[in-house]
Amino acid sequence: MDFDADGTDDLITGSIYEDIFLFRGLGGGKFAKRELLRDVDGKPLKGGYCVTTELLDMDADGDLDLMCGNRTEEVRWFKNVGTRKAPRYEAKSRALPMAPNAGRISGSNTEFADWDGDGKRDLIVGSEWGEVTWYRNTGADNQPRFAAGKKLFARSGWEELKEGDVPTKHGSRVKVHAYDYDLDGRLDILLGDVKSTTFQSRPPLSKKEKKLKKKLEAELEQIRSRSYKKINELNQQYWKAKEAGRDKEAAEFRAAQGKMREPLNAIYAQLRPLRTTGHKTHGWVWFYRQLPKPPVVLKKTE
Ligand SMILES: [Ca+2]
Ligand SMILES: [Ca+2]
Ligand SMILES: [Ca+2]
Ligand SMILES: [Ca+2]
Repeated sequence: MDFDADGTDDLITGSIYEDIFLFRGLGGGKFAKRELLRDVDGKPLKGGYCVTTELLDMDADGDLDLMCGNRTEEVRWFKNVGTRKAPRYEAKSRALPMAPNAGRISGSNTEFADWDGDGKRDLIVGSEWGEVTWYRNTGADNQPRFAAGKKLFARSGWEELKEGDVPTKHGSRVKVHAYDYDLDGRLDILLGDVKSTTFQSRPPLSKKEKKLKKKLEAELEQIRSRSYKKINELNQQYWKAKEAGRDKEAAEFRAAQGKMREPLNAIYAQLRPLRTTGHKTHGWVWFYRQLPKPPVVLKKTE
C-alpha cells in the first residue's frame, strides 16, 4: 500500500490499544521508524481495540481514506481531508455508508475485494468468533454503499487441541485477505486465526501428590464458601468509597479485602506446582479455495 503516492509501498498497522502506525517504505524492503498517525488536531487516531486498517477512497475525491476494523465495535472510517500524497485525517470517525435497511457492520478486519466480479470492490470482514461476512458494494468502486451482509463462513466453534495437534477448522479473531491464491481466476480467502492448545506442563502426579491436591482443593472450597460473601461486600464498599472520593476509607477496605484473601492465596500457591496442564496460543493461516459455480443444466421439454 503506497500511503503517500511516492511510488514506494509503505506499511500501515493497527495495534492492540487503538493506535495506528505508519512505516514509510524506503525501498528494497526497508522501512523507516514507525510514525504514530494523528488527526488534523494532532491527537492520535483511535481505531478501537485491536484495530486493523485498510485504505480506500470512500468518497470519490481521489484520496485514500482510512478504514478501521476492531474486535469490539463497529467498523468506522476517517475521512482524508488532506491529499493523496499528504493524507490528513478528520478527528471524528464516520459510520460506513450503508444501503437502506442494510444494518451496520462490525468486524475485526476490513478487506476490500471485488468478490462478485462486478467491477466494484466489496467489503469482506473477519470477526471475533470466526464468521466471515461479505457486504456487496451497491454504490461506486470509489464511493461504496454496502448491502446487507451474506455469511461466507459461519462461526467455527470450539475445538479442543493439545499442543502438537493440527486443527481441523479455523479458530477465532479471524482476519481475512481475498486473493487468487491458486491462480485459477477466482478470488480465494486466506484467513488468519487464533487458537489455544493445552500441553502437559509437568510429569503426572504421584499418588501422594494427588492426595495432597484433593485435600487442598477441599480446603479451598471451605475457605471460599466462608469468606467470599465478605470479600464481595468489601469490594462493593471499596468502590462506593472510591467513587465518593473517600480515598483513605477505600484503601482500608482494600487492605481488609487483601487480608481476607491471604489464606486463599496461600492455598493457590500450594496448588500451582500440582497443575498438570498449561495453555499456549497459536495462529494458523487457512486457505479457502473458491470453487467454480456448478454448470447450469438445461432440461429439455417437449
Ligand atoms: Ca510510499
Ligand atoms: Ca477520499
Ligand atoms: Ca463487487
Ligand atoms: Ca482461486
